[in-house]
Amino acid sequence: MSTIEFLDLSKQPIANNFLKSSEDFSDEYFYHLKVSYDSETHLVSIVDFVPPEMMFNESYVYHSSMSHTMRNHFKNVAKSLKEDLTPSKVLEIGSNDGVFIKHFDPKITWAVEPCGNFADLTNNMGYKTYSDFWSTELARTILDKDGKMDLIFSANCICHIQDLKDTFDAVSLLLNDDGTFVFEDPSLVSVITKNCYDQFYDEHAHIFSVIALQNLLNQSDLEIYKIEKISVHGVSNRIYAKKKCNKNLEIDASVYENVDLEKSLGLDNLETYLKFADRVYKSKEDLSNLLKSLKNDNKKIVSYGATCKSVTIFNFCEIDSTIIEYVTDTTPARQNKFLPGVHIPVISPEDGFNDSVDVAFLGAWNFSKEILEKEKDFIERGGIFITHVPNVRILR
Ligand code: DWN
Ligand code: SAH
Repeated sequence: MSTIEFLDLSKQPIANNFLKSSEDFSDEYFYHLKVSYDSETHLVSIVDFVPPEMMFNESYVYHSSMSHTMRNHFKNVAKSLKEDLTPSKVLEIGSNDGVFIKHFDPKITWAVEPCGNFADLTNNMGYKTYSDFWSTELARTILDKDGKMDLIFSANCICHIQDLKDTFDAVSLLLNDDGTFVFEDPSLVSVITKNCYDQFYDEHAHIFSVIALQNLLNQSDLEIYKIEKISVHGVSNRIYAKKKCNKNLEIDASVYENVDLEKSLGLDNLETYLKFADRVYKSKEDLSNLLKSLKNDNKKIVSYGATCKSVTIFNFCEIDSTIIEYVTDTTPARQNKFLPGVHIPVISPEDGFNDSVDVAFLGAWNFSKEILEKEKDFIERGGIFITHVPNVRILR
């Protein structure tokens, strides 16, 4: 057995399954969130996968376009990919609300999105969207109808797909021999060094190291030729891969640098993950203690951003509405509902982020720059933001 469990994040609900009423509490679905390391491929994955249809369906509530940071991010990625690769046919896997594809001409752009609500939205925007899960079977259908692609792009989606061999085989099948596969996902270096264990939840089947990706892509005749470190979602890696048969591109120094960095941090070594797990258990204790002491001082505590990540934290740390009164979130589809598992009410910032709040836990810590900028008044009147990244602390 090469797969070793190293972290137990307790019983967890489906992170995007925001509950409409207290009547839904009793039949909520839970699974056990454990994380494992595969000593052969070096892949870090969750152990018990949740069936994809339970997570990604017509009720999916995460809208990529909700943050200024992400709208800008995808505008810039689209611009640079268009300039650098001049693709004549583009496909996005996991297109969500169209935040990326809307920067491309619909005549040369295709999309794959299993959530019917979003597939309808982008089909109505004029982008041919296959409302299905990415697979070799789907890639064959697209190949028959639309032919091969020059650019296959995917953001925060490949790490959601449980069967990576089939995923990369499907990319290989649909990509032109001189085409490019570009995908970005949270970086394992960042998760391990910043102790953001909340990147593990049902949707995040894997958190990738470059070392693991090299092994997996290779099995599907693909290879990484360039890597860019990007600041979104904590820190992510943008991976550029090509077919092995394409000898026109050299392997960039960034690939070797990333592998060296990961080896120096021990990402190819179980010991590193065991030490990480110890830090996570300590983080849980520190967060509970800090929140309880603030509560004992009669502070009104809320959470900022009803993220999937905060679902992991609150369920793991057993923090409910006796500590955190409510969560505020800008996404209408998450508002006036209850956070999965711990059932803390979620309301709009207009309704809840006001002068009565003393302390706000940064559930959306990955947007801290945008949020701290926006909430200067809160800080100026003595409001406190707290975070667990990279360790539990009050932000000054
Ligand atoms: O990978 C995934 C990422 C991209 O998105 C998916 N599996 C699901 C989802 O995860 P998440 O919910 O942890 O993502 P975010 O992008 O960290 O969510 C931020 C949340 O915070 C949104 O619901 C919007 C909200 N927000 C807010 O209330 N005020 C965000 C900002 C910037 C704000 O100022
Ligand atoms: N790309 C967007 C959305 C990320 S959320 C962004 O970066 O902000 C993850 C998205 O991937 C969701 O829209 C989800 O429906 C989609 N997804 C999940 N599993 C998928 C699969 N197997 N095939 C295609 N898309 C998938």
